[in-house]
Amino acid sequence: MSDAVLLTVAAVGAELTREQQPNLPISPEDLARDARACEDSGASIYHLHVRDDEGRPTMDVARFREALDAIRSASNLIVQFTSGGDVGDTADERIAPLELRPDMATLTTGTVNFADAVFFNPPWLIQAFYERMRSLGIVPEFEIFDSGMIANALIVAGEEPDHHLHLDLVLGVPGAMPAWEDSIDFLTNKLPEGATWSATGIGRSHLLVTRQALERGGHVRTGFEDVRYFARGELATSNAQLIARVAGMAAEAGRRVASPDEARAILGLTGSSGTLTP
Ligand code: KMH
Ligand code: ZN
Repeated sequence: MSDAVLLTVAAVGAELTREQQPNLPISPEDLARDARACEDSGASIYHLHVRDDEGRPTMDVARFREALDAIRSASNLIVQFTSGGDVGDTADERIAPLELRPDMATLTTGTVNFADAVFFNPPWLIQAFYERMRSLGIVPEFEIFDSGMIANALIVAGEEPDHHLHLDLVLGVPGAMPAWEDSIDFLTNKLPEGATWSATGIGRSHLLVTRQALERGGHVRTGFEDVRYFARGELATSNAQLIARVAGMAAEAGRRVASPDEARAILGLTGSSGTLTP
């Protein structure tokens, strides 16, 4: 089991509002401060969604550019764009920001119910997004909301992918795979040798999933996108607070947090442009 643990901060998301979470980072200045504090607390990857001036989720390329510049100028974090966006976004909108060549981007490999909506990821979209990422040298992080998505990820990547395979298990979205006691063991048993994985539990399942991932040698995602409360009835004060909690849990589990550069080495990234190592 690797002792180094990659901590991803899913800092913004598309669903949460400022009314629900007053500490949600939105402006480039907010994002820069947030990224710096998260790196200081142990994060190595910043999973990025952006918002417009009114705080609504957007896939506007200019907004992503501002955010990317802000995060890169304030931190050494790996920047991972969402390609999932919000459930209502079109494929064209979701793929557009990739032209900015973030280090990584998410790729959800299947359609799934998502609370009271449908998160639409048919085979043609998965293939098109994957090819676009690879043509730009972007390393995908496969987002696994349900078990069939692992099979689809392995199909799209092929038998000998020219990049490191990394998957993120997202458990507990209403309508998708719950964070059952054995969900992580079931899913990770299906992964090919050499693949790395992180996990996150949405809402109440967050700490159970975090603990299981740490004990099993996995990596961890946390942040406002996944968890709004620090404790029952107590809103989290910042993404950095959530990262610091996981860093503490990692230490208790005998793991240490990876620096962003260590994370780059583990994920087969070099530099800040997402260039691949062979
Ligand atoms: N907002 C969800 C519909 C991702 O970032 O790639 C999709 C999502 C996944 O958040
Ligand atoms: Zn996301």
